[in-house]
Amino acid sequence: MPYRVAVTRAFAEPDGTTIFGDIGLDRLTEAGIEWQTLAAPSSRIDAHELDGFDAVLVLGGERFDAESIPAGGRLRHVARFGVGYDAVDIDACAAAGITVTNTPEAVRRPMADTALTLLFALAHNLLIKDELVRTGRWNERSDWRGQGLQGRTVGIVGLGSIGLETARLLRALGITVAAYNRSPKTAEAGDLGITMLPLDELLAVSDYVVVTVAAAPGTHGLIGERELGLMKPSAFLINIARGSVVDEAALIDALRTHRIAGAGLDVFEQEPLPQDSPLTGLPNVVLAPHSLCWTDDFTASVSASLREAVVNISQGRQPRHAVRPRAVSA
Ligand code: 8YV
Repeated sequence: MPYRVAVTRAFAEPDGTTIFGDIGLDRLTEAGIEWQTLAAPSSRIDAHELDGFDAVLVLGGERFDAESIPAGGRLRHVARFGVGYDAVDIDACAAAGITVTNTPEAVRRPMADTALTLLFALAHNLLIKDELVRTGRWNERSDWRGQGLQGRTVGIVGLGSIGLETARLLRALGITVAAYNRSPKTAEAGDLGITMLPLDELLAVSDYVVVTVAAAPGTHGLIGERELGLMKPSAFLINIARGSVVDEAALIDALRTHRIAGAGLDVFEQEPLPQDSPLTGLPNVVLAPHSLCWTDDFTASVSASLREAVVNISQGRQPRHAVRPRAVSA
């Protein structure tokens, strides 16, 4: 019986083209693996759609939970195109003997570049200066002097793979970096010259707070009114993790009242961000539609990592990035 892989439809067309470009599904075919996109786009994958499949490629934030697992036990692999698996019920998968994989090494650099893009845009007032040129307000440029980064402190919330890569790039630029992580990463921090701090202290000393922590019950609303209140009025918040980690109403309030200087956001509590969100009318924010890391190298590396996981599991080998490792039977 051929190994059969379903590809979620919200981000892919029936011919296998995807919103990310070519993810190399033909390589799966070459490896003797059959693939097919699901019939219709949906925000949650239903069990009946996965009947007769061995694996499913979850390209976006589609929900996969106990109701997504078909009876019969054929499905054995949920492959996440990206690093975040907050929409995948890991416990339900483990209970059903399904391996969940993600692609942490592939998104590491594109996501760290995303953090830096927002940081530089905020520091140099890039969006405002772009608008001055377009609207014939060249002479107002002296009102928008930027902020040099030498001597500033960037505080990273969540020193996982993306947080560490962001820190590495910032340190290479000579920028002071502090970090908060639930379990202190003393060795990694020491190697990079990063100071580990408790969250409250990190918020108080940072000129830029970069949130890279994974979405989980323990990080829901991690940055709320109290935490924003600890930040310097001159500081900026950058969220490249998940909208749920930051209390968006509290953030909007802090931005409106200039409790903090500004924010750079690639993620939101509700996506797509509703057009009437107060965020869209605020001048001190830089917004991106949860895609700032979508570059050609992102597509190439995430696709390669995803295909490797599919081929490995289809051939009975351990994948490199199982979210909850378990023995794989052929
Ligand atoms: C991608 C992400 O946009 O990797 C993640 O968890 O949120 C983003 O890097 C996403 O993976 C595409 O589905």
